[in-house]
Amino acid sequence: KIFYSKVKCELSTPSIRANSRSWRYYYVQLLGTKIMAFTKNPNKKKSKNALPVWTHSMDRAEVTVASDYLKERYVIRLRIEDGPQFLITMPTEKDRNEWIASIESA
Ligand code: I3P
Repeated sequence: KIFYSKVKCELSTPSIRANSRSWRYYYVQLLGTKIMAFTKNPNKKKSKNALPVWTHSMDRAEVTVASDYLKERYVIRLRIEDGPQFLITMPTEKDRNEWIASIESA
């Protein structure tokens, strides 16, 4: 499943605050045990060979509802093992819960 979502990088590594903490739109895709962010829809013919802006492994990643973040609805917080920490907005509560479940089982 691909979502065109707002993504905010909170930490660039587990202990370093990200330099650029603004929200950006990406096509975010879960594929197997990887999560990838694209600037163009990888499902479209024209951009299917585009490289992701980033790819991270979901192995040992932690995902939670970002209930402390009140400026957006349906936000998940994703902590990559030894990597960055993101907030990602989801279109609905159902999508948010589905993503949490898929990330946990990835
Ligand atoms: C960030 C931008 C984000 C804001 C973030 C700012 O500035 O305004 O929207 O997060 O605040 O640092 P810049 O665009 O210059 O990177 P919120 O929308 O969540 O407030 P933060 O550093 O307190 O997270």
